[in-house]
Amino acid sequence: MSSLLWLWLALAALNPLCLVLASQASNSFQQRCLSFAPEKLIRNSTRTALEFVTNGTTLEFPDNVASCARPSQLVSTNLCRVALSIPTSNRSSITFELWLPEQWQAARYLSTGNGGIDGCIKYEDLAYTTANGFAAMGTNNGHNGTTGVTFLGNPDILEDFSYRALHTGTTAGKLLTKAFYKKAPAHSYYYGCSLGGRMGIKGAEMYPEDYDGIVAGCPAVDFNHLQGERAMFYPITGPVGSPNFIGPDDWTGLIHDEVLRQCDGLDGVIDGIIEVPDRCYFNPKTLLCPPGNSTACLNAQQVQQLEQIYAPYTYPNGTLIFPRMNPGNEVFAVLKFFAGAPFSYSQDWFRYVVLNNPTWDPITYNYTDVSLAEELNPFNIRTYPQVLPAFKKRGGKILSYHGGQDNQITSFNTERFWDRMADADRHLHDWYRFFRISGMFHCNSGPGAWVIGQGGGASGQGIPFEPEQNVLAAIVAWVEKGQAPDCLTGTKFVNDTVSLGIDFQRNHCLYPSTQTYIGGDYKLPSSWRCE
Ligand SMILES: *[C@@H]1O[C@H](CO)[C@@H](O)[C@H](O)[C@H]1NC(C)=O
Ligand SMILES: *[C@@H]1O[C@H](CO)[C@@H](O)[C@H](O)[C@H]1NC(C)=O
Ligand SMILES: *[C@@H]1O[C@H](CO)[C@@H](O)[C@H](O)[C@H]1NC(C)=O
Ligand SMILES: *[C@@H]1O[C@H](CO)[C@@H](O)[C@H](O)[C@H]1NC(C)=O
Ligand SMILES: *[C@@H]1O[C@H](CO)[C@@H](O)[C@H](O)[C@H]1NC(C)=O
Ligand SMILES: *[C@@H]1O[C@H](CO)[C@@H](O)[C@H](O)[C@H]1NC(C)=O
Ligand SMILES: *[C@@H]1O[C@H](CO)[C@@H](O)[C@H](O)[C@H]1NC(C)=O
Ligand SMILES: *[C@@H]1O[C@H](CO)[C@@H](O)[C@H](O)[C@H]1NC(C)=O
Ligand SMILES: [Ca+2]
Repeated sequence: MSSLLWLWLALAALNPLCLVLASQASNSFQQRCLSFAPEKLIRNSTRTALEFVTNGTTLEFPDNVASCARPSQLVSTNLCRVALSIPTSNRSSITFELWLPEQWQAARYLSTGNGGIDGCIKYEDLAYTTANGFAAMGTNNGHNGTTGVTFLGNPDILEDFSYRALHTGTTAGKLLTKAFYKKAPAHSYYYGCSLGGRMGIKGAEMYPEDYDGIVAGCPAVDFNHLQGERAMFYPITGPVGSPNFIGPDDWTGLIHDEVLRQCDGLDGVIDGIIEVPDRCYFNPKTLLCPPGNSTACLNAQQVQQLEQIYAPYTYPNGTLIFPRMNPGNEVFAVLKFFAGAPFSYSQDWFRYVVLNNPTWDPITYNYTDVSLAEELNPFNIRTYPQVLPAFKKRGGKILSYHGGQDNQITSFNTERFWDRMADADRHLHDWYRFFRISGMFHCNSGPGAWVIGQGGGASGQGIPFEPEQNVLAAIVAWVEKGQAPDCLTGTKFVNDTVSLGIDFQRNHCLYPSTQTYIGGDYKLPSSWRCE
């Protein structure tokens, strides 16, 4: 007799009924999974995976391109994994994953998004949301990997990227969810950050019936202008070693320290967090070298670079292209924006989409390029609606969050976006709410209380699935119980390590209310008030 059978018999003797029932349930779920035929339900699709996966399994993705940096994923619940290739035209297709948990909660369906200009399925978001009982779908957004090279000469792939991959995936995902559980999803959600935030807003704009609730984190809205803004830094800094190039040590030391010296205390607490970035106008002139001294200071040309970098990005006639960057993001922003190298997403966007010129040199980027990008606006990728009447009418809800020290998309852009929508709808809070997350970098991490149940692998990190602390739980409570969130409590773990315990928590305010320190231990949420 095998040792496993012995073990089973020993356990069964302890609690026979329970174990037998549990194992029968799993068996029948496993059978239902393995006899599912998704490719028969989705026209022209090809099945690439169908497997029953048990809680605790680390799935391997040997075919996933290396640049996606997702070779495997730990799965935290029993589920049925469905993967298909679905054509979107005669020369493009999506790679589609649908994970169907055995413990399907409240018949919830969820679509996940992508990032950058990539075609990378966020397996970590599929794992997190299925562990919380959602049937969860993700696509490769029409292409594989983190570059935009496949856009060149194939507008169909670009069309997938703008809106079609997500909608195609969502339509198939909902249909298969219904077929699998023999019950239609009761509520549908979207969950994404960065490019993924844009995708959520685009969904509400183009396909208002797709989702009841959308979490659009740090959204890359006004996308054409965003690509221009991020291309703008490299011509200012120049390549590494060019005259007056500012090296990484000056960014993470000298400049970042001076930003904090000028702005950290504006909120009343020296804690490394610029609580209200709107009050921080960094003045780099204080770093100008005194005559005859070039130690720990910057020359006049370098100060001028900083003035350009921290200013709002405008056309020469003063028309705004994109709001100013978040001061205080330097430690991470230096890795991309100020690294003395092109920002790869913008470089690819101009090379393979806007200019159709694979040899375009990003050091030559100027206003003409961003103006052209906005004019072309391929497949209406802009994503900058002022109203979403159909989405509002059907009762849809949107939640956005954005880090105050974001190093890739300035949070001032989300303020501008929300304000512009509020200009058109005095009751915008009834269906679209925005939380500024102080001291958070892009989508996650940073000195602030940044763990809020956002996607991107930072999701679960030790916080409960409760609306007060978790943005995904918050959208569910808003959609299903009508509980609109008034505040979102963020958590900071000691050294960002859950096992070391909570360092502090802070209640992030519903925009446009502003955080005010009212005294006491600054690590206590009660020492602050939203006003
Ligand atoms: C599906 O396949 C059929 C026949 O092979 C073809 O005519 C049709 O255009 C395809 N549809 C899509 C959406 O690719
Ligand atoms: C994308 O990668 C998947 C594996 O993750 C593969 O099945 C698919 O064929 C690839 N698609 C393209 C267009 O290369
Ligand atoms: C998956 O397994 C982990 C570890 O045993 C357990 O804590 C968790 O509750 C399980 N999840 C589900 C949904 O059963
Ligand atoms: C692909 O479809 C387009 C229309 O969407 C058509 O113009 C083109 O001829 C088709 N190409 C092939 C190779 O079938
Ligand atoms: C040079 O300027 C820096 C920064 O203002 C200051 O810290 C340093 O003491 C000065 N050194 C001399 C020799 O004056
Ligand atoms: C400023 O210049 C931009 C780019 O050329 C143009 O689109 C815009 O209309 C101009 N604005 C004004 C007020 O002239
Ligand atoms: C931008 O660069 C192009 C060539 O790369 C040049 O033709 C154009 O005049 C430049 N525009 C501005 C506003 O400098
Ligand atoms: C946190 O990290 C810092 C720097 O890496 C280290 O010095 C410190 O000991 C860590 N604290 C704990 C509690 O592990
Ligand atoms: Ca502070």
